[in-house]
This record gives sequence, C-alpha cells and structure tokens, in this order.
Amino acid sequence: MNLTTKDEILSRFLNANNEPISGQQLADEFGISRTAIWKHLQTLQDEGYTFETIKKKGYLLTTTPDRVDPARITSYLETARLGHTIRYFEEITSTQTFAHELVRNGAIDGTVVVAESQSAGKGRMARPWESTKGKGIWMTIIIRPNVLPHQAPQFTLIAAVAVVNAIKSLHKSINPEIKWPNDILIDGKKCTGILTEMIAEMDGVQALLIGIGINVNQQKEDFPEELQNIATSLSIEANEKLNRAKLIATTLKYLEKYIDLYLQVGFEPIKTLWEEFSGTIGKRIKATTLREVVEGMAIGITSDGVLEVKVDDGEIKRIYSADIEIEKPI
Ligand code: BT5
Repeated sequence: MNLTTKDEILSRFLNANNEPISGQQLADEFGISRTAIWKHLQTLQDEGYTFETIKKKGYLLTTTPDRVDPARITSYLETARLGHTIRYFEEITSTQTFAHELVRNGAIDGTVVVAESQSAGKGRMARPWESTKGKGIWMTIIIRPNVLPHQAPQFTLIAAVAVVNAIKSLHKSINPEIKWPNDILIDGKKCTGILTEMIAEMDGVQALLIGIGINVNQQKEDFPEELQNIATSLSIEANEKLNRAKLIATTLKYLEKYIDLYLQVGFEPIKTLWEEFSGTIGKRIKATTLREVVEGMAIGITSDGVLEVKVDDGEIKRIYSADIEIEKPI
C-alpha cells in the first residue's frame, strides 16, 4: 500500500477496535518522535477526526468524518492490485482529467484517483457530471492491461457488472439494472455512470481510465432540478445512509476479479453476467448514434459487447456507441 505516514497512523486507529493507542507506541512503530505523531493527529483533527486522551493509555479515535480518504478505503481493501496507490482530493476538477496527467507521468496499474467533489466532472461527449460534495463516489481507476484498442469498450461493461455486484453484495434490497452501455439504473432512474477512456497506440493500449460516478448518499433535493426526475441515489433507494469507502473497496474487488477473468478466458463470462443484470435486453429501444436513430428490440450483446437491435423489418443492426432510450410499453 502506498499510504502517507498520516494515513498509516489513521489506519492504525481505524483497525484498533476502539482501543486507545499510546503516543510512544506509535512513535516507536513509525520511527518518528512523539511530537511528530502529535502533529499528524492535529492534522487529522483538522480534517474532522476526533481523539480522546485516555490517561496512561493513549489516544482513542472517537469520531470519524464521512470521508473516502485512502486510509478508510484501505481498511476495507481486499485486492491484489487495484487501489494500492490512491490519490485523494477534497475537491478536483475531474478525477478523469487528473488521471490522464498521472498516466503521462507513468502511474502504475491499479492507481485510483478519488475525490469528495468535482467542479467539472464529465460524462461522455463532454456532458457535465454532477458530483455533489461528500455524497457520492467520484473515482477513476487507471489500468494497464495488455489489450488492443478495439477491446476498450468492453471494459465499460466489465465495470458495470462490477458496480452492480458490489451494490448488490452490500445492499440486498437495492435492485440495480444496467442500461447499455454505461448507465446503472434503479427503477428507471440513473444512479451510476461510467466513462472509459483510453490512451493507446495503433498496436496496443497504454492505459485505460475507468471513470465511475455513483450517487450514494444524496437526497432528492441534493440534485439540481433538471436531474431530480431522472437521477437517484443508493441511499434514496435503500432508505439509509451508506458507507462510501466500503462500496469503493468492494467495487475495486469485483472490478479486479472481472478484469482478471476477462484477461484469462475472454468476454464470454462477462457477457453472461452483463445480460443477467441488463435492463435493456428484451426491451424496445431507441438508439441515437452519431449517424442515425435506430428503433427496435434489443436482442442481446455480441461477444465483443456490441448491442444488437432487431428493427421492425427484421434486420439486425449492430450498435457500437449510442444514447439509448428504453421505450415504455404502451
Ligand atoms: C456518464 O456519461 O454517465 C459517465 C459519467 C462518469 C462520471 C465519472 S465521476 C468520476 C470520473 N470523473 C469524471 O469527470 N467523470 C467520471 P453520460 O452517459 O454522457 O451521461 C451524462 C448525463 O447524465 C448528463 O448529461 C446528465 O443528464 C446525467 N447526469 C449528470 N450527472 C448525473 C448524476 N450525478 N446522476 C445521474 N445522472 C447524471
């Protein structure tokens, strides 16, 4: 793990099972002075953590603010690669834009950029992504798989399957569905968007940047008016406040699992999972591509993740990239 000393200290407290830890013990463990330990605790207090001093025993962590800082995510992390380097920001323009910069500077496979808020979060085709402070998961995962450029879109579907599994495993009452290619909906309202970008040469991918935005703890009024009827959050659906750091770690666990599966045996098992969670297949849809509007029945995805639509004259059209509207039955 690539944590700063302050985050390592916080990690110790998060894993201390509500027991105090003495300043001297921390100083010995980290090989720094007690004053230096105290300064790190001061910084943590400035960030909203509170410590009680217990006589002869040391410091007890008494309040943890709702943040997705690296120590918190790491305390739930079960991955071999993803999330072992985390770049955390209170506020950033876009985790996606920053991840591009990191890739240029040689960021390693599995690096995660995560922020409490984004001032210029982006969706596909430069559409804005609303990223309310402290309420959602706004993160980009940098991976460097040995794949060809045409495989990149499949990683959006891999990520969608990972997010759905993570949500379902933590919150059984929530029933998310995937809308091809990059949305996760609950009861027809969007709770997650995924944006996969790549940096590639003709003969290979240098890096994939998987941007994931999950609405977690917003209430309806936290969304701007234009989104209130089309967006939802996990908390609205589950009727409780959720643990964002745990959901991040669980998403990374499933993402790593499915990336590895894909790299070992190909897209087939992902396709099966994707179809199981799909809210698109078997429905009448309207797909708006850059060239045309295709209306018909979504009948499946190909082994490359391309959407197949049977139009009314029986022809099957392949949709590589589009905005999809699922038509309501009349
Ligand atoms: C997406 O685009 O759904 C991809 C969103 C990816 C966001 C993540 S957050 C972390 C990383 N850093 C970034 O800067 N981006 C990624 P698209 O399919 O184009 O959908 C965009 C549309 O969704 C907008 O035009 C709005 O209508 C709607 N929208 C915006 N914010 C939303 C939100 N928080 N919840 C639900 N819908 C939203």
